[in-house]
Amino acid sequence: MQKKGFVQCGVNAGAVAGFSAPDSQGVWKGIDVDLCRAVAAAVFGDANKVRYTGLTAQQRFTALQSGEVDILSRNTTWTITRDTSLGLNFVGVNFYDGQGFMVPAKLRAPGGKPAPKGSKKTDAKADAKGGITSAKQLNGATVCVQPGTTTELNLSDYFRANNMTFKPVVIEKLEEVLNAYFSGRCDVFTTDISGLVSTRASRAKNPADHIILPEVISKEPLGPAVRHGDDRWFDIVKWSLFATIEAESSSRRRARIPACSASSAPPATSARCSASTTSGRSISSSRSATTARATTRTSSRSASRAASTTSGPRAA
Ligand SMILES: N[C@@H](CCC(=O)N[C@@H](CS)C(=O)NCC(=O)O)C(=O)O
Repeated sequence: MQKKGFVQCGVNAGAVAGFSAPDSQGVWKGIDVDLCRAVAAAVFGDANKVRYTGLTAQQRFTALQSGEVDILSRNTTWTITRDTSLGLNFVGVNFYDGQGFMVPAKLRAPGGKPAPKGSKKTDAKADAKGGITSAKQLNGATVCVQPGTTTELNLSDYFRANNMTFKPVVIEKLEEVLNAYFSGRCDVFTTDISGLVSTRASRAKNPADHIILPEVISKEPLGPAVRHGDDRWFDIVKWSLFATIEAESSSRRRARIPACSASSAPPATSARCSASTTSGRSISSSRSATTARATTRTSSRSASRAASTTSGPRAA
């Protein structure tokens, strides 16, 4: 690694804002990117010594196994199957997610079924117009989903458990899945709720035309992974991940210190405050984490709801 001079980091190919996506200057941003930058800072003393490889869900594990990338940092769910049969180790969790469903607000129940009694109302407008308000109304729906994901398996389980059928439209590339969904080829798009929130905000012509249904059908603890066989590398990536999490929580604590308001702080305090707000990459990391959280407000809420669902993390 030292000889190579950079970390090769596998990130999301389709650019999921908040996790990994290039900004308007083409600079990669997001919590998955921050992990790679933290590792580069730990190894080389320079957070910019990273090269990114965009990976689809199907490409990601092979890319890590074959050595094409040193770290997989790509909204990947930690499951028992992946952890025990693919020759890799998950390092920790950087985002607790859960799977959900997005539908056009104007979608009518494919089977004409009303929302079950007592189901939570997602969207008052959709409800008033007779639109779908619960995943339990999706019997017979056409559902867009990406292959090689936990999403695909959870989807079948959920419909089977609720005695409903669906027609899958399985498309590998995010761009093409979204085109299929936004052009009406599918009634529903399903993925991690963070992905729904992010794609709705960044790709829908009018985000308000789409609703995320209240059901959270799985637990998706997302985090980075490395190959088996190099314990020292595993330790470096693990503690870099912990450092980004710690950096975020300590910057939140600092943000709550009232004396840190620039206009009112006495000189000694403002020196401390400015030191704490210009301490380099730990802040940039925590900002991205906060951005991810801001863009995925629904997801964070849902993720905590997900914690109370009964199904465990899924294998894929
Ligand atoms: N967390 C799930 C799903 C991850 C996933 O691939 N999500 C999609 C939907 S947001 C995605 O990131 N697509 C981007 C791409 O394939 O480029 C998993 O690990 O299987």
